[in-house]
This record gives sequence, C-alpha cells and structure tokens, in this order.
Amino acid sequence: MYPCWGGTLLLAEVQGLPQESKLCSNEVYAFHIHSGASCDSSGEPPFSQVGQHWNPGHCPHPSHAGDLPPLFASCGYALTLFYTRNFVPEETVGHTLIIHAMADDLTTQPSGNSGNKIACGEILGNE
Ligand SMILES: [Cu+2]
Ligand SMILES: [Zn+2]
Repeated sequence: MYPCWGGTLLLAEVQGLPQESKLCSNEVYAFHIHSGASCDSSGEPPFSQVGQHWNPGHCPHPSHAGDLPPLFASCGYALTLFYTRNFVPEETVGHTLIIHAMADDLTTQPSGNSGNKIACGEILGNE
C-alpha cells in the first residue's frame, strides 16, 4: 500500500505532433515512462533501447507507474496536467518519456498496442 498523502503533479507541454487537418481525426497519443535511460534513435525502429513501461511495482498494464494519461492534441499541440501517487519526480530520473503514434487501448499487454514510438525524452536529474 502506498500512503494516501503527497503525490506528484505532472505538467507536459508538447509541440510538433502529427497534424490531422480533417474533422474527427485521431489526435490521441499514448504517453508513457519507459524503463530505459537512452533515447538513442539510430536503430530500427527508433528508440528501441527504452525497454518496457517503467514498472517498479510489477503491475499489469495500464497500472504500471509509467502509464500516463494520453495526450489529446490539437493542431499538433498538447498540454496536459495530471496528479498521481504512482511516483515522486526523483524516482523517474534515468528513465525515458515516450509518445506513441496511436492511443493506448489500456487493455493489451504489456503496452496497450499503441504503435510506433514517435518521440522520446530522457528524464534527467538536477545536476
Ligand atoms: Cu510507451
Ligand atoms: Zn503500461
């Protein structure tokens, strides 16, 4: 059990996502913390070193600590703010943030069938 106090507010602002110009198009993107540290994009497919969803509690998807609410984009721009008790910011250092090409179905194991990795960010500590 984790304590029911404290927690983390995560604010993310994302630009440059794919733009869909027609009405009712899908601009929903899975957003996860993956366990690996490196956004190396030299391989095929890119970002293959990020590993699985960060999952210190050994939970099923979508209860991994790294399972974040999806990004709802508009004209390639997304802004999200959410609250979680799954982690404190320091624990995420050394892992990676990934945006996928598709929405997470929140069902398929181990990663929600969310398609290619289209963006990656390495989570760095305060040095
Ligand atoms: Cu992912
Ligand atoms: Zn997951």
